[in-house]
Amino acid sequence: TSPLPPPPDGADFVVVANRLPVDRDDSGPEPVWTTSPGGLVTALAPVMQANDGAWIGWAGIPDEDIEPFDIDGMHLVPLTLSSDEVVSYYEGFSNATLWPLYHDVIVAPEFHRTWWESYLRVNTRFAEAAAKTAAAGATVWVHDYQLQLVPALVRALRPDVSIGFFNHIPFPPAELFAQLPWRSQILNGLLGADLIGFQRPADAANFRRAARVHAGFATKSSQIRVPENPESGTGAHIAEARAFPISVDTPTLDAAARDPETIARAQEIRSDLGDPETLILGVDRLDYTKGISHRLKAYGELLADGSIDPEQVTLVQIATPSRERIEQYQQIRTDVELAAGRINGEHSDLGTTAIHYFHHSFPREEMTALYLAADILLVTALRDGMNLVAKEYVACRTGEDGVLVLSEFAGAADHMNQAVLVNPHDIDGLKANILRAIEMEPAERRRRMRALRRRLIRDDVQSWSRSFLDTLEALDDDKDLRRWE
Ligand code: ADQ
Repeated sequence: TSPLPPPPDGADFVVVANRLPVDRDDSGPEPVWTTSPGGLVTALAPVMQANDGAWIGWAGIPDEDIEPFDIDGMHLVPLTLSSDEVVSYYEGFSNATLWPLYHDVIVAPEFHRTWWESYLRVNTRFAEAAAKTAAAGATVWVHDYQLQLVPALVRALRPDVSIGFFNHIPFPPAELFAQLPWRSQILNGLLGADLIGFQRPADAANFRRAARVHAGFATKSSQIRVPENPESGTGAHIAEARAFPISVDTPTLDAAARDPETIARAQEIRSDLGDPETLILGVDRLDYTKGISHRLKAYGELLADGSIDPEQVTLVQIATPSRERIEQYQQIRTDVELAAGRINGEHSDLGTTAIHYFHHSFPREEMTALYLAADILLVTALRDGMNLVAKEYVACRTGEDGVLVLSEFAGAADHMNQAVLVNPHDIDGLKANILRAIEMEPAERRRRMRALRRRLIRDDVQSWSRSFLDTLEALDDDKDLRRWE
């Protein structure tokens, strides 16, 4: 690859992510695009608007070429994925190879050479689009595990730009990462970035160790010395790998939870559920990493041994449809629905439902009302990069009441230590902690929630993106000054 000249009217800030932050509604006479509500858009939209930004990604519709367009002050550049690539690059290599490998091999990752070839091809397409979109000296911010080869590919094409990468999921210990037949290509791909961000310090440490063990590169505190690579056409540089824990849009969630309509809806939800003394909530994508089966096992046992009475306590479990064409996701759905059905069969009565189970999405306002209605939120992930649901719950608890039960294996546990922390593999411990949350005194609930909220008000998603981009900019500024020794 030989470097490309910067385009004359390029963007100064370019986001590269698997998905564009929009959805197309085809139900009317004309297709209508709407921005999908999500943390990443909220964090990046202001930066995009202030910096003549562009967002490169797939629009979510296979086999369709869509022209670039503007929405909400953002310039979107849609890339095409064929149906075959959705199967091999997205459902295959991204979600059946990397996803389980990076989440502690909870299910076995599948390694297929054809999936890898597709991943390489799609990553190359994303990198070329970024190279053609970025202005001279621009900042390019690449997101997540689907695009780990993009940083080095962009660096080879455009040595003038500054490149950041953020990994939204965990980075595995070097011993597990070792299984990946293409581990050195992935490491070299990521190390094309100037700054590589992770959710937890432990993820960044795992990555630096993998760079030492599997690529033979020297590291010093958070820095990795990346030598020249004639094969990929990238020069020598120093990459920085550090933690930048992602957060939520706290002010917006807080305001939504104070809206009188939301408050009224939260009361209505509780009364529709029969005014339980304790309403427990779980909200997860239906994914084997989220520990939904462990949660249901603990809950079912608490009902069976009479520790909780379904007339007083009720569980609302939302399991959002996800990756439904992948076999392990069909299996987890069967397991969860069987467990929920069994528990209801045994413990519900006419007028009393032990578990209210939903397998669909909810509008943002309804989610806020549910968070406001729930006395307890259960997060029992077996491994999770961060877990935004835990933070959304806290952001919505404007009354400073409510208990967060949080898995030690979610990145959020690193800095939400006022939650009731649980090991979801320890079913007896999980049961004891659910009971503890139900019985906790109001003063203790308030003390914990207040501390959680104080931190979340300071560390919101805006401060997350600011801190990542400021760090990247500072690295760029002293590029020439920084010396390895
Ligand atoms: P996810 O694995 O998707 O994200 P999470 O962080 O909990 O997990 O985010 C899920 C989001 O979807 C939340 O904003 C939640 O409100 C929303 N959601 C879930 N179910 C919904 C429903 N039924 N209706 C409407 N909205 C729903 C990945 C990583 C995480 C990391 C994030 C961000 O796996 O560990 O925190 O990226 O970096």
